[in-house]
Amino acid sequence: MAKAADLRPAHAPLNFSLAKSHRTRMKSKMELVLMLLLMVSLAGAQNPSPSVTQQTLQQVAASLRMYVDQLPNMPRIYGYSMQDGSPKPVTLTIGMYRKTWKFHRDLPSTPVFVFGTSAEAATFPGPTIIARQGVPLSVTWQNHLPSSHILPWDPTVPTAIPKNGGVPTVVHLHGSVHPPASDGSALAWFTANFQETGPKWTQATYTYPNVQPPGNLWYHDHALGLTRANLLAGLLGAYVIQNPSLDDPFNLPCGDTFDRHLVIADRSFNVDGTLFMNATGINPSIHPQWQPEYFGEAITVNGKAWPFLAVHRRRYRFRIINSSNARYLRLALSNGLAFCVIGSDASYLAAPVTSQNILLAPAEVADVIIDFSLSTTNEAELTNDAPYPYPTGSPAGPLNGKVMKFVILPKGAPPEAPDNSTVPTKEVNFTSVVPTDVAVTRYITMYEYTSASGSPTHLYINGKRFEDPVTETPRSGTTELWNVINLTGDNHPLHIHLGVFQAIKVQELVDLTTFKNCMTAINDAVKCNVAGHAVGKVVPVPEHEKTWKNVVKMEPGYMTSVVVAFKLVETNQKYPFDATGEPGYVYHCHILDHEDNAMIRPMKMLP
Ligand SMILES: [Cu+2]
Repeated sequence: MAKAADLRPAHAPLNFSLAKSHRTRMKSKMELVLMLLLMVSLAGAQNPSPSVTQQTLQQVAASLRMYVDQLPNMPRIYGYSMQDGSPKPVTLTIGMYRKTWKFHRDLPSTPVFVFGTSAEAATFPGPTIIARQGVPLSVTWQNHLPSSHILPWDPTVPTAIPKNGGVPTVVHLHGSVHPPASDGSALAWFTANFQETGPKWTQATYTYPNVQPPGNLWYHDHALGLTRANLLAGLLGAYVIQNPSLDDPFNLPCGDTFDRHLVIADRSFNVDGTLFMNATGINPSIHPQWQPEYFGEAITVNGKAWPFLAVHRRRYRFRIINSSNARYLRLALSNGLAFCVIGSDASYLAAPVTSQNILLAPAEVADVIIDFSLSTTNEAELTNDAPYPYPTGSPAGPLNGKVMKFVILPKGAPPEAPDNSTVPTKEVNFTSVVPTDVAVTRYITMYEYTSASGSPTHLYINGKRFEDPVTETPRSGTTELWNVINLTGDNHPLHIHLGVFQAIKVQELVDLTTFKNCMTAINDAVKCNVAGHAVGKVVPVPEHEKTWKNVVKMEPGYMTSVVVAFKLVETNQKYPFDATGEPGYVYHCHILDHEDNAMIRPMKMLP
């Protein structure tokens, strides 16, 4: 998709009563006000500020010296308490706060919306929650946000709009297996102090049963039509499920120093240091603000632009989360060191896989070991060479092509502890992905729609709106085969709530134009002879993605067949809770600009 040519900064909404008070003044003033209002309407209901060009955003990013801020370690919160030697359930209260955050030594403090146990403790990203497998955790998510957003949003995409102001939010624990009432439905939003709630809101406290195997999850906002703005503002954080009896025998690098999160997010900054988000849409007459993808010029890790981390010559574990709105990351190390991948999304692999690079779509997670004892250099940059949009957009440049730097200390630099960690030879054997007991086979088609000028207006799954009646109704406890047909020009990261899935076949669609024309006309894969088109080149599934995932990348012009398990894949058992209740679940594209407009569909589990 094309990038925006005209970009404007985000500011608080214009005070229209001010304009009204000028009604009786002289005509020239009236004309000035009208002109301002016209500019406002063109700018998507934002302040009439001078337009910001891509060049300005690049200059601001380029003015930030790389690798001067140390990689932060986010605060940790434990989702259980130890009593008499065993973990017991707890209830946490975590708030969403407006505060300021320094993204770089040389940037002024920037207004953000962030999670924390208090305003003082809140961070970008939020605190890392450490939960225990089998120990339920209850969290009361509280909204302490002000009456208006710090970023622009667009009322013309399906959006939570409270009658009395406020910033609607709702929290989804990404990758978690939990009852529908704790899923964070886009329609279960709430404003500050629960003053207003969305149509599907039922409860202030969510309970996560943590019945799934150990792994890496993350929590983030999921409010209808505001997810892209709320995450861009900072409403995201990491969540880990641990199980010492399974984790400890692997003898992986552990502890605060050697087991680290890298929560990566691209952001652009205005000259005054505020977060930039496009205030003008790509089709402003249709959507005043909405843009097909947000791409930031700077890459932040744990809330710092291009940080550094001093490491000893030993193994480290990194849990890498791509929390960007739309940017894919193809990560590599500049000194040629490899990643030893031990997990993908929230699951361990069957065995570690060595890879020189890792491609992470938005919301994907890689759990890796890097062995710095093998380094022949004293530093290693973590680089990104994924085009944006992926895979045929602009190449990564000198700014967004760099992520962070590892400064590798000399051998024996104090206070190095002996590295007693190992790389396991075997990890977890989950339920087989061989689709022998597929209950239902579905075709899931991704469409993009364009204006007369050819630029994107919206995206739908199966040609349906979010609010159209539910069509995906899997039976709880079963396995399904979803053939995902991507008729757009870009890769999309499909995310399914509750279920876990993995690709078993990625095959090119031949004579794509004929197929696409037929699908556009009648929206029926079988009648359009999908079997006759899905016969092209087969792309292998990367070895380090062969496990039960919660995000799978969908190649443009391909049909990706995924096996979806709506059960516990560790034990092959049904969920120990009722998954069939209201408000159900969703599945959607995790490019947030697509999810908001409106590449998202409801999913209702049947008994
Ligand atoms: Cu998408």
